[in-house]
Amino acid sequence: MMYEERIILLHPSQGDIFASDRPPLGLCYIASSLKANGFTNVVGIDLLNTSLPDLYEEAKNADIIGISVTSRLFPSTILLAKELKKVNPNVIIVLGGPHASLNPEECARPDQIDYVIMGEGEESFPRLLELIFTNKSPKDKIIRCKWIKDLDSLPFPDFSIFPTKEYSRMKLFTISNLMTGRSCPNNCTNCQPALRNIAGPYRKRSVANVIEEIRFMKKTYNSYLFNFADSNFTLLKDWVIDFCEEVKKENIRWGCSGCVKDIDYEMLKAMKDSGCLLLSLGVESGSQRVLDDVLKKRFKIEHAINVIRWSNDLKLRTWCFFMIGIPGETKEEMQQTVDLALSIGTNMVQFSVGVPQPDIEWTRTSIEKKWLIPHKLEDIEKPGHYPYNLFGDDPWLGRTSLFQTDRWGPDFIEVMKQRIVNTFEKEGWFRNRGGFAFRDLKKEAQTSFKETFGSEIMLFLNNRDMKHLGIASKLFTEKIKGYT
Ligand code: B12
Ligand code: SF4
Repeated sequence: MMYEERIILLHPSQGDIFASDRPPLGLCYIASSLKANGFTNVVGIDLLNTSLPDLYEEAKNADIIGISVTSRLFPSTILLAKELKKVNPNVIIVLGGPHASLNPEECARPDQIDYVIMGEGEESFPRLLELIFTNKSPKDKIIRCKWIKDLDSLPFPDFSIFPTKEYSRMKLFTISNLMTGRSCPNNCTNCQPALRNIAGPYRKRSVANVIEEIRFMKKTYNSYLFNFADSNFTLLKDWVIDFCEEVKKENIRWGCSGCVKDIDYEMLKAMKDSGCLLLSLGVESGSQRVLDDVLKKRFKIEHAINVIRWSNDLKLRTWCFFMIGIPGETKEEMQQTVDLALSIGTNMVQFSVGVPQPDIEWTRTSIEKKWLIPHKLEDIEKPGHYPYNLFGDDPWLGRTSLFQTDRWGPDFIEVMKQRIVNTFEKEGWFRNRGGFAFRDLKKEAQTSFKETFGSEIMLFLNNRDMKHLGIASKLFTEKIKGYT
């Protein structure tokens, strides 16, 4: 059956700090499934590229607006939904995405929200729309998905609903976003059980299916740079090695996020040989006790040091993530983290402050121990109340911790933040939007232009960083011409 009703898929992120250089993958997956199920009138709107007045104009003619919402974006999304209902009282608003999966009751409470879908939308959203358009609307506002068993059975995400050209660095390089598996079976306390409630049980696509999508992206969008958005790309060694064998033939460059625990030299070498330019790793803490007892990470610090050393030997660039302000750690342990970040030898570090995200173990523990400073969800939109990336952008320096533990509280986190800034700047690190970049970024950038047309630099520098470095877009354009 074909349906002509107009469906808007909305990504409500308006802030520059969270600006992404990639179209929202989840909504692109939903778009292709909608089209495969006969819903042909689908548009994507991303508030990074569309103004609010333009959104309201579009909303006047919409039948359905499906919004993807993270916890951080929930309060502003509800305000947005109110405005959308004002311009079009008949429109049906459906919420999906991480916060809808974690907190469906909260999402369903406002009158403006008609339905909430928990979990994956590829099957559940078209099914809901079929019911609505055939006058069989479900009575219950909250709908729970059935997790998709075979990811290979899904149509590839449809990026064409978004203005793909707008998602680029300096309007020159686009990074294609692709996912080879969903969720993660590990049980780190900074992440679970929320991740499995959002993304379901761990599932992996076949190598052949991923390669087919890469070929499709190359043909359709002239893609050359890929980011594998998996939470944990390196989990299955045999899969990674097989994949590297195949992807080598495609002559692409790529980046991914991995977990220290599963990585060895053989895997790193296969990755580097097949075009991997950047590996992001959650090292998180410089204290073995925190890694073992608090975060349940299941790797030794020595192993993390080896992974970075091997990567450096292979000239595979790494980007390590660290956290301070973890409920249960001591002040000394925070300092050990700073020391490790400085000495481990990675190309880039990023610091975050622990946050009370919904449905993760340390939030539950903090509630039990009365360590959580009372706050309203609305507060997370106010400066100073929702600390994420510690040095994500200058305004973040004003953000603070929401934990008052028996050993430290927000005041000490402020001291640590300043100490980290001073330490890294004194060592000559270039501070960028997401943490601290190379010690000698300018030299690295020039080398990388020779080696790979600067593409790995593009994987993690934004336009402002490039300007700061004085990397002229003219030089860049010439280099790219050499490639295309
Ligand atoms: C890649 C990624 C990013 C990329 C996104 C790139 C892009 N443009 O696609 C970047 C780096 C930009 C990013 C940023 C952030 N991220 Co992020 N990210 C991820 C990651 C690893 C994968 C997301 C993904 O692509 N999934 C694949 C698709 C298929 O799944 P999906 O997006 O969830 O969509 C499916 C369902 O949720 C549902 N669905 C989604 N939207 C809708 C809408 C409707 C109407 C319906 C019916 C269904 C539906 O159907 C989709 C298809 O099955 C997830 C972890 C994970 N594995 O899910 C974290 C994750 C989503 N991110 C998270 C966070 C916290 C952030 C940041 C706040 C971090 C920061 N410090 O800045 C920002 C904020 C983003 C924002 N605007 O709110 C958290 C969210 C937790 C929460 N409670 O909200 C997660 C779960 C990681 C974690 N374990 O903590 N992220
Ligand atoms: S390995 Fe990464 S994705 Fe998996 S549970 Fe731990 S933090 Fe989450």
